[in-house]
Amino acid sequence: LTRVKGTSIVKPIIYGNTAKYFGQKRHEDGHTHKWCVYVRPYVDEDIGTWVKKVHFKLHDSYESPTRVVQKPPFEVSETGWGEFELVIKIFFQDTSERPVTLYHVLKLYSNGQDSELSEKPVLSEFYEEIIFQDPSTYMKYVLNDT
Ligand code: SLL
Repeated sequence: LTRVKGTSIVKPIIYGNTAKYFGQKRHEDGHTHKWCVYVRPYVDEDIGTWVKKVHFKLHDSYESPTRVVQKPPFEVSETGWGEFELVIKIFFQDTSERPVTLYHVLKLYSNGQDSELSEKPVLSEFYEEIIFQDPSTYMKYVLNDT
């Protein structure tokens, strides 16, 4: 595979979660929140041109805890009652690129002056830069870096 030596391409992304309290505990399963965890591009672009798939590893209390998302939007929407650490693994269109692993603590409860069970949506997101060092000509092309 031909690599473009001395080149590095930086792709900024955002990852994290939103959450919303139901307003009460659900009787059937004790769930209290709806949440969504995601990886998205920092700038408006089609991230699917360079990201092949994303694995979201949820807490083992979930059915099929490894959720595989094959196309954008790279996100998982679920309901639950507890906070836990997710493992997010990003795979690239050039499968010879090493996947990138991120860790995110799912946040359901707000802090500060608000009540822990506020009706206000909770947002917990982070900025990250994925750096492609000496990418293949294919990866350079799909990264839209000419
Ligand atoms: C805690 N360590 O004890 C954490 C675990 C687990 C979250 C949180 C429900 C899953 C389901 C759910 O919210 N699990 O019913 O499918 O707080």
